[in-house]
Amino acid sequence: MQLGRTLEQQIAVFGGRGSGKTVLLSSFYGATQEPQFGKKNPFYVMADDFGQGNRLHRNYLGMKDSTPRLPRATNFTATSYSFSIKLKDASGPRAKKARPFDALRLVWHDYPGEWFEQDVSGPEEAQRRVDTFRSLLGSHVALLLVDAQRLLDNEGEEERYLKSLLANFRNGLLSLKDDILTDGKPLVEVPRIWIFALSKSDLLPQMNVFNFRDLLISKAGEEITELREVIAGFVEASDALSVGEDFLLLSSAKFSPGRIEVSERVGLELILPLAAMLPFERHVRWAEALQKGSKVAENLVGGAKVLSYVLTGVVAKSKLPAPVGKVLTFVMPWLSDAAVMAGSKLAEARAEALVQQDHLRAALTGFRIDLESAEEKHIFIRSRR
Ligand SMILES: Nc1nc2c(ncn2[C@@H]2O[C@H](COP(=O)(O)OP(=O)(O)OP(=O)(O)O)[C@@H](O)[C@H]2O)c(=O)[nH]1
Ligand SMILES: [Mg+2]
Repeated sequence: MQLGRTLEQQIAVFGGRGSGKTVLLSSFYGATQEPQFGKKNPFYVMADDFGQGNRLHRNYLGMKDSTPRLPRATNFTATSYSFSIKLKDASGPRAKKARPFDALRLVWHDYPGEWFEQDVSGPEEAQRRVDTFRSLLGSHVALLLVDAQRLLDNEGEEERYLKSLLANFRNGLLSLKDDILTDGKPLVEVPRIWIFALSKSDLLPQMNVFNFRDLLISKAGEEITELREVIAGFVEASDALSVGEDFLLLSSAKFSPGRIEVSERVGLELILPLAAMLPFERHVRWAEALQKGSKVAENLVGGAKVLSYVLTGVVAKSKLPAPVGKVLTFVMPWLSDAAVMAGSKLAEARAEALVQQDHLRAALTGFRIDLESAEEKHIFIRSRR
């Protein structure tokens, strides 16, 4: 997270071969190019690289076609996609300095799922794999995909798939640990929120997010604990970590024979809120619990400025990185308010932002509303820590 004029958030999507990563990315981007998107949101999403954006959009249109085509499996190389979230008319009455940042960028790495399941073809690919995972571990939020198709294939004995999936994640991370941690030192800037996400959830229409959570805990609870321990080994101040406490349903489209209904998506509208909003609140709470003045606390408290702006429309005065205590004193009362700041109050904040043409605040409050409404619809479970 950079608190310069552009806030860059990276999202790490971990998933095995064929678990739906490329389709997810294409559907995410394609949906933002639909005319309804611009009407509904105070911002646009644009791929920073024209050719990449075009390719994703074509993937999306191919699925939408009356004779649908799907993107090919990803082999050998990873690609990083960078998207700019461009606010509509950024020249409203709010002067530039009144915002904590001017632009938001989302970086999303797509890579071959087989990298978690089998060995690579040679030293060059091995290096690419290390580089990719190092980038992924620079994200703030990680999604661990559980493939609904594989759950269906193992109906009644889902533990077979779940245990092996979690062991793959665990072993994959362990095998790269020495390459990723230079001098064996744990990382400060690392995903601290690891969300389990059910991809292709359209295949299991009866399953809500609570059923999904219960299935994971009951069939692979121990493996989740083991995975958490391995992840903790990458993380400085590993108390500030949630692995398997947040859960999400995803579906890139509704798939039926000969037809892909791309407008029937689940959870994709949460990608931006998850990347750009979810970490702040939790980071600030963690920062408060940590030793003041520690490097990690300083790092985590960065979101406090954004959060105070979202809640109040005012940017915290203190420059960041500020003395941790100072920023926290300012934001904590709001944060406890935020915990109970349910729908209507949030909607008020958003309406106020729209009247003031403060599109950034409107976008961020909208993100928070999206997270809450997904919780109500049982698509998303947010850890209460
Ligand atoms: N029902 C359903 N099927 C999906 C969905 N997303 C993907 N699929 C199916 O899963 C296949 C694989 O999806 P990809 O996105 O290519 O998988 P991937 O994770 O990128 O796989 P690798 O590139 O091998 O790592 C697609 O060709 C679709 O048939 C979804 O949301 N619902
Ligand atoms: Mg792929």
